[in-house]
Amino acid sequence: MDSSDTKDLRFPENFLFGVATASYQIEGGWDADGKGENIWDRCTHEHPEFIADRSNGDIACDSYNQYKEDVRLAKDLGSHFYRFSISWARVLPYGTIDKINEAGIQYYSNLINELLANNIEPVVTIFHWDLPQKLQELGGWTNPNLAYFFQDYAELLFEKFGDRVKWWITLNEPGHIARSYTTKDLLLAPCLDLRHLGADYMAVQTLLKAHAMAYHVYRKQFWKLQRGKIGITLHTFWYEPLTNSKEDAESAESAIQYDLGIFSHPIFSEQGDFPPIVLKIMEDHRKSSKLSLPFLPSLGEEWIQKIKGTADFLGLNHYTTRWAQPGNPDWWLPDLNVTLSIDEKIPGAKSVWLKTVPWGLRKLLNWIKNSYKNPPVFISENGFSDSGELHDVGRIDYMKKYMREVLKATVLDDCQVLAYAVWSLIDNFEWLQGYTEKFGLYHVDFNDPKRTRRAKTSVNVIKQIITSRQIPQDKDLIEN
Ligand code: PNW
Repeated sequence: MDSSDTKDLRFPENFLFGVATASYQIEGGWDADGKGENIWDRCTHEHPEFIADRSNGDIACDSYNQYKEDVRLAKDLGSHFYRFSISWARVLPYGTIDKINEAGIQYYSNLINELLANNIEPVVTIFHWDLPQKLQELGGWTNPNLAYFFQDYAELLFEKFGDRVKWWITLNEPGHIARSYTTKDLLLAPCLDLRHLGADYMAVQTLLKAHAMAYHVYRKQFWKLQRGKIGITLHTFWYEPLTNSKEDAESAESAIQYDLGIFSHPIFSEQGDFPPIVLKIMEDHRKSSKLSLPFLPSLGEEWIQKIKGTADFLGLNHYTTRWAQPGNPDWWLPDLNVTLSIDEKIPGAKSVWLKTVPWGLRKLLNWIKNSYKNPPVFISENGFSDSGELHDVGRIDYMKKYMREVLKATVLDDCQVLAYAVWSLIDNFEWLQGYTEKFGLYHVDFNDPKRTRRAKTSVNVIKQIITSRQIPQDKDLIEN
């Protein structure tokens, strides 16, 4: 690819670069110092066969003990911020506010202080998938009361850490959380198969309400003093029409509405509520299946108003693209008569779903700009998996190409992109793929009890991008 078109472009002075991780994927210390059990502890212990290498996050990267080392690596990279998540069961072992684990509070307080001492801004994800097991026993996110428990938990975090944390992300990828209640293909804990009951759509409603409730608590009770920003992180593919036919264009548009729009439309659109196309699909489904209530009804006037506008930024996790055309529904977007595909010949990562389609990110950023009046976007994840090679040429190629598209969207298209985070700082527990797919800029030796970290070649490239605010031309690239 010719990269000369971006050779004079620079990221704006206030654009932030950083790295991301999540509690269950790196911390370990699964039962240390009063932490409660969460759904990933339960799933990996009871069903090791669900995990590709029968592994778990009991020790993971040992970041519970080695957070200072992680901060040092982020600092060495030149990161402006570090996005990490808080383990709900580490601070509230049973999920509810009546029993606080002080050791858990202390751990995150120490991490935050260590970041600030190193001039790195903490960006905190309140929930990145590790639900306290007790709350799962109530039905997890299919139970509407979870929104209240989440609000209490979020309030505790604002109270304890809000003096020092100025960037909050309520939920990571609620779409994936909702899917974890449905799929035969086992995607994420709790690994339930309740699609016939519409469990995913129940979770969608609770998650949106939980997000909005936490937002309002922050704005009403904390913002005046703390002055931070609070948003939500959504994942989506870019959906490209397979051909230039009108039908394929419609399929691609309904796919993005169905995937991203289910969460972004209620929060970021002027009208609020779920996207009209989604409500129509759900009403058709209700009729044909003779249900008295659609799986996903309108949010209703009160909640439409309560949810609309509840984000200071849109956190975006993006990795790859799918092509869309009319046809049989894909398991990824059930109930939508759209067939998704990807050309297997496109080079990609170790994760089967992850192909390198850099221009998809620029198109996605423009779609967000045009759909929601150019909201601030925080790219909270983008990255590439391999087997953990130290000389990670695949990652370097992917990162450069995707970051170049972010640069074009920011400078040439005026998309309001605030920040970009690499997933991930270190190799870690990749959910059901265990330790078989590695996303880290730093290698972690999982056979070594010390979990020694080592810089991969990509570290130099990212450093160079952060200091120069430019994407290096291939000939200028310092790879070693
Ligand atoms: C994200 N997909 O998940 C998560 O936020 C991270 O915890 C995870 O480690 C990372 O991406 C890499 O997988 C995704 O199939 C999982 O498109 C799957 C998909 C996308 C994101």
